[in-house]
Amino acid sequence: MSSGTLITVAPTGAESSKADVPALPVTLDELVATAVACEAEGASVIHVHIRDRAHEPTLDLGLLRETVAALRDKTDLIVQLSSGGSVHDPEESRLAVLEAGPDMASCTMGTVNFGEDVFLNRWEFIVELHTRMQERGVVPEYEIFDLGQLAALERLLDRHGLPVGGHVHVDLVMGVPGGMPGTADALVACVNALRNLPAGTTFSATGIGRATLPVLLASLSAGGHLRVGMEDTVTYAKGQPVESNAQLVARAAAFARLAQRPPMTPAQTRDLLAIPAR
Ligand code: KMH
Ligand code: ZN
Repeated sequence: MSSGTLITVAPTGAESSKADVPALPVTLDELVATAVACEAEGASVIHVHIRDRAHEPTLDLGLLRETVAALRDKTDLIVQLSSGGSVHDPEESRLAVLEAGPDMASCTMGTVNFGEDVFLNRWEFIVELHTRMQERGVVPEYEIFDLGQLAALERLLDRHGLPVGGHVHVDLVMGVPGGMPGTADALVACVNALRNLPAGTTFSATGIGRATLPVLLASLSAGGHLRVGMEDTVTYAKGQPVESNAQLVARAAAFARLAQRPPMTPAQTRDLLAIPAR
């Protein structure tokens, strides 16, 4: 079991609107301020979705490059760009995210129903994304929405090789309507399946909405790492909206300390995930 806890913050996502959730960081200034505050509370990775001037999700490459530069200027956080985008983004734009030069990018291991929508991830698309990441030196975080996607990852690594750096890290995204539930049982099923992946494979987990706390506690107790943020939940407790992403990171860090696995620094996380120093 790792002696520290990697905490990823996913501050924005592509699903909530600024009108509904005023605390959501949607401008570059808001995102950078959020990143600084979350790093101070114990985050070491930031999972980034950006918005355009109308606060709508965008994969505009110029804006992504500006965002990567601004986050690197103001923080030591590991910058992970979302290649998932929104359910409406075309594959070419999702692949082009890598050209913004992030440290990491997400790579979802299969198609999943996503509420009323479908989050499409064809096998050929996954292979292309994985291969381009190998070529460009971008470290993947494999996003797992359902148990079978871990078998898909095993197949991907067998056929197309390890990611750059040789370390495999997955993030269990639990409680999406259409994906696996956000329960301790489901998490344990995933942890058992991780045994089929290369030795040393690490995992983090995040629970959507009311699955946040059960998944956080289950992941810590199973030796996993944590992802939190307003991409995944906008409710802190029943009837209490999240005030800020830093509030969620602070809570996760407090649980990690209680578990005697304190938050890892960005440098420690770079080491763990075999991400080259900047
Ligand atoms: N917004 C979801 C459709 C990722 O960032 O890679 C996809 C998602 C996963 O959030
Ligand atoms: Zn995302």
